[in-house]
Amino acid sequence: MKRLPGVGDGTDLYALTDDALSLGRPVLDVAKALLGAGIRILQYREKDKKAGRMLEECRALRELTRAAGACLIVNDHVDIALLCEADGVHVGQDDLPVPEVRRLVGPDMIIGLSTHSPEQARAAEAAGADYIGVGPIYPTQTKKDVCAPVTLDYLDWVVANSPLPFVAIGGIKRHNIADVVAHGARCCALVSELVGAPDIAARVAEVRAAMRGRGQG
Ligand code: 3NM
Repeated sequence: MKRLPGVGDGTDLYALTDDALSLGRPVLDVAKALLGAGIRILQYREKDKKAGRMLEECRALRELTRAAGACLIVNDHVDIALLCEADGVHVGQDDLPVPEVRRLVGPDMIIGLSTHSPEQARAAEAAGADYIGVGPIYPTQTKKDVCAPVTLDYLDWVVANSPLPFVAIGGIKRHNIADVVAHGARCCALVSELVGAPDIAARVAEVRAAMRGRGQG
């Protein structure tokens, strides 16, 4: 199985881009700040951009992440993930099915799948996903049309029952991340809390400190 750095082998952060929440800063500047702060898993997730622009940005992000030794995941767009030579692609329940994505990307690319229930987690394993998203743990404004929070209960189920590496996501902030870690998450994905911070490096450090406060003891 292909591995995300930090997923399953340590406690770490997974950062996602979102231009709309980045206080007017270009995605490449935000990415540089995240990578400079030590983020080693970056997902390009831009919902309102044209394909040509996304490809251009992903190619630039590929150079930045490669130089930083970081993993680049592209949300939704299998074609762009392939063209920019990303490490992985992340899809949702309504996107192309994982087996079809696998046919396109081949055996080596990481495939992540968002899941919101035990049934979906079981299906993800059967379909050949390399890791699953587990969320939204808390309410979030960042993802449109997302289901109601799955709460820490679904995380508990995944910790106890799913053999797949997993990433907790949805409404995770510095004030609640210790609870998520205490329930067994070893990798947490954050959008607004990181890209929306005026000082991204300081915020990453604060979130990391909060994350280590409990659960890793
Ligand atoms: N996926 P924030 S929740 C991209 O539950 C995404 O699958 C989710 O953003 C899921 O950290 C989410 O700003 C948005 O709450 C997370």
